[in-house]
Amino acid sequence: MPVVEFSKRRGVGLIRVDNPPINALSQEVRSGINEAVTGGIADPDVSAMVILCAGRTFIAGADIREFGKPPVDPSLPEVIECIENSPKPVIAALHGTALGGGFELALGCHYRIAAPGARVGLPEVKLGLRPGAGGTQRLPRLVGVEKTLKMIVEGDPVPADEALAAGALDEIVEGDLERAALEFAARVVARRRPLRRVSELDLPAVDPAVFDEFEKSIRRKRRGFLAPFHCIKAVRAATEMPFEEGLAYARGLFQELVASPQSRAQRHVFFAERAAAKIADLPPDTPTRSVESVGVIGAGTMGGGIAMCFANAGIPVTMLETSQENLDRGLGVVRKNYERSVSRGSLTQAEMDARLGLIATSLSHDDLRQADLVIEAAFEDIDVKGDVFSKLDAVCKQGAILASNTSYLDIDAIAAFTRRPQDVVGMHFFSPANVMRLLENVRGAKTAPDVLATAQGVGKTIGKVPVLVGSCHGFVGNRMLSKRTREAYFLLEEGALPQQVDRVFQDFGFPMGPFAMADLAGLDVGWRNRKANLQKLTRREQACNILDQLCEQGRFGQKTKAGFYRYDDQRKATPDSDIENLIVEHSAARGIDRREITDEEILERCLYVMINEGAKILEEGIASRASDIDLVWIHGYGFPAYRGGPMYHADEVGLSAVHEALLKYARQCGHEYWQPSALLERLAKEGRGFSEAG
Ligand code: 3H9
Repeated sequence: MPVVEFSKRRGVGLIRVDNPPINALSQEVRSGINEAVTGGIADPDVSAMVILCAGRTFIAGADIREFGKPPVDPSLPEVIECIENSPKPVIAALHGTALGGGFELALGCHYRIAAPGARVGLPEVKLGLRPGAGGTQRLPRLVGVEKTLKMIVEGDPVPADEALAAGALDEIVEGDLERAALEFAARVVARRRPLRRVSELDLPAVDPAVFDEFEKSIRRKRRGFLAPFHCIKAVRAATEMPFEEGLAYARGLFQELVASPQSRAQRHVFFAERAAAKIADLPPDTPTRSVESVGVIGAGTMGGGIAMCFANAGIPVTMLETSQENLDRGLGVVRKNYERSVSRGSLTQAEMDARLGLIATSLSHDDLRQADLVIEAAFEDIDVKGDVFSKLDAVCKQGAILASNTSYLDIDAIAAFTRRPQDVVGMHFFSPANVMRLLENVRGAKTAPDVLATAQGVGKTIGKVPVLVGSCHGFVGNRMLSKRTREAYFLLEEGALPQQVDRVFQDFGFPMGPFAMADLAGLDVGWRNRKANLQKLTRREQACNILDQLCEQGRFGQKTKAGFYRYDDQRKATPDSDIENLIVEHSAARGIDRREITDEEILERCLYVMINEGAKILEEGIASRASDIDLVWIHGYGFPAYRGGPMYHADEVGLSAVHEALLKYARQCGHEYWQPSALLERLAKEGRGFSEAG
């Protein structure tokens, strides 16, 4: 079957693209459209043309898999030029998601109509790119500079009604899209409506300060990313250059970005997210259980955040607590979070009310009888979990999924408190649960396939990136984090200071370094964990007790205004000379001669130690793909997306270089901490990377 078909309906040429799953603009599609439009122009029986798509969506963009390969003609800008220059009107009929190159193609048409549920957008920035086929030059001519900047720099699609109001669409049509498009085309011809070439429209004058202000507004949030700033430059060019010149300039920026390591890394993340949705050893059609009501045990920070995730997705949720006071406090925090969104303008009052209306509270397990899914977010203690899960086992209906939000504990031990271990799964959210996108779903030895498939599906429904992992202490994320934390403390006693370590992390692209992060999370949490596991630690780990010393002074981090840093009322951190003295004295007491530690050593030791742990996690089958580990770190711990995640980063550095560094640090710091994983060692010897480990 050809991917582009041309047919004639009463004088209108109908160009239908059929390239599942998302009608990407592969070379075949581009040349198919080009030929169809050229044919339509030449055909005396054709007076107008309609471009529409089969399947679930209009063209959702260029074919990302073609990027990085030698380009094959016709290029998308050429196809769009052919459409726009057509002497006969061309109408785009949109449904589903008209994104990226697909939306740019529609902008090259003379008219655009859409089905009511359609969404349009230019999400290239999320792939480390900027629109490369005229979007930056045409969109501002239709919707103005401010709206264009928002759409292109944030990259989020907008619904058809918003696009219509902004001027990007001409009409929203009800009913059968093909019929409506043919009628629209016939009307354009009958009324001799002029060809509306967007490139010929004047761009309203704009104050150049808009660009500087926009750049300022994203500087902090998009620190380190190239693409958002390139997007601003390209839109600015539309206001400063004639159309053709602006187009060429913007195309140059696109080519530069496509070839950049950042875009390659972000494309890796795009495909990693799609791969993670699939469960490696289960068929894609594994049935799922329906989840229409949810219970959450615990209304603390985690429980409240989890409840918000479901309410945000329109799913009713009941929060259960042991006292009315706890419930009131928990619900109060949820309300405050929503109020903050309303005051920022990201949520309307009506949406807030609707979401709060979906959150019920209860003091009785009986109220969870009918829940399809219950997520326990109680205190991290196996006896507490035991109590919760035996109660759930007693009251919940058959077939309900019983999930634990535990960060460290053994899922099988938790499942053993019930008579239905097949229904028990880990669903590990990251704090703040309503914000962080990672959901680490943990598979128990007996978890049923449909429970796994449901947990993954639920994750997607509530807008998370679900990653399925096996059960071990700390699962993927916290297990790797614990190695990084250990190394960061060793660096302190060898000569570094918290502010140096944190700066190195920030320079690499993390939003904050390990010590600032520990202060934010609360040092007492790590301290409690350390005390509980002290006997399992090595002699050096036990003796490296800087954390104990801070906590013994009541320095628990931001909440006590003192931790590794001192905090003012606005929570602004300042390095503290008391901490420097404490660390220097600690080194002296341990007989360690402090030395100058380079930024490179800090970065390598902290990253490579966790990459090595990631390799062991892969080796043990706790993660099924290296790219799953990348997602855990990007969406759960702030690893910069433009570096593709720790395992991708290791491949970029080269595993043989990483392996050599592991051996060097083993000699320098102790073999027990730096034993290379067998997998990493093998791949390094074979000259391969984790992405090829499969
Ligand atoms: C661009 O257009 C550049 C231009 O400015 C300039 C060019 C010169 N290419 O997400 P799903 C695959 S850049 C190739 O699970 P959904 C995806 O990997 C592009 N493949 O479905 C998956 O494959 P598999 C700008 C693609 O219903 C399958 O399709 N456009 C592409 O949840 C289903 O995907 C974008 O950035 C692609 N462009 O969501 C839009 N897109 O089954 C990117 C998807 O083997 N796409 N695949 O795993 C999306 O946002 C979502 O896919 C979409 C559908 C919302 C469309």
